[in-house]
Amino acid sequence: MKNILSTTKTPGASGGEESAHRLPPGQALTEKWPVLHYGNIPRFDPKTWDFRVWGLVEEEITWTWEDFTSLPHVTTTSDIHCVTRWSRYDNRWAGVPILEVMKHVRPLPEARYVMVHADPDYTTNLPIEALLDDDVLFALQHDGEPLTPEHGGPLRLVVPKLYFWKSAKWVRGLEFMAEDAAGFWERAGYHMHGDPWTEERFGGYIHTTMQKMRSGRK
Ligand SMILES: Nc1nc2c(c(=O)[nH]1)N[C@H]1C(S)=C(S)[C@@H](COP(=O)(O)O)O[C@H]1N2
Ligand SMILES: [Mo]
Repeated sequence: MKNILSTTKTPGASGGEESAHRLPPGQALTEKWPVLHYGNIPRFDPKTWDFRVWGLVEEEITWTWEDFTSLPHVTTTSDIHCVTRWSRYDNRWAGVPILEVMKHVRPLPEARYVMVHADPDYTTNLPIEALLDDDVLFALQHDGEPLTPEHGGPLRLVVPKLYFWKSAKWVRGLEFMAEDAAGFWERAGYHMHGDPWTEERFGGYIHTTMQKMRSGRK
């Protein structure tokens, strides 16, 4: 009998029975870490860099590089699942967890979605519950090394439970919103939510827009 696990398993990677529960449908395991983004790698200047929180919050915040990186740090280990069908296990991240950031942010009760803003002109949208999860962090390090510029250094968002396009590289801010709105890839046809386990790869934006049209909302 053909074992379906052996077709997706890379030699040397942890696999076997574990893969059945760990590798989402339609994904293949890789040990390399591909680089994928739109546009040029932005230049980082710690003197002008800032991190902004705005929209439906009681008070807007702007952190400097020094202030933001002085927030408490954690390390986590999580798997990457990219919509282009590669997954990479056991990524060790170090950085500032979203829950530490949120100790300083007071979203208004009507805030239900967040637009993540990143350089260069990148955005991606998340439901507030997807962002405020204990495995979500703003990573400064990967596998014990400072995050390289090509992988989003000096700071990237990591949202392990969703496809990797939600993990914005060169992240610069969060905008709290009442209604969902499409980010960069979501406008291009990627799914509004992006759960790898149910293969929410494409079509969410068009689907949501159609639903709104049918129900008469803008
Ligand atoms: N700022 C920014 N972040 C981004 C992107 C981008 O184009 N710009 N691409 C996303 C996509 S589609 C993927 S798959 C991952 C790739 O991250 P990696 O290059 O570190 O593997 O970054 C995501 N974050
Ligand atoms: Mo991607």
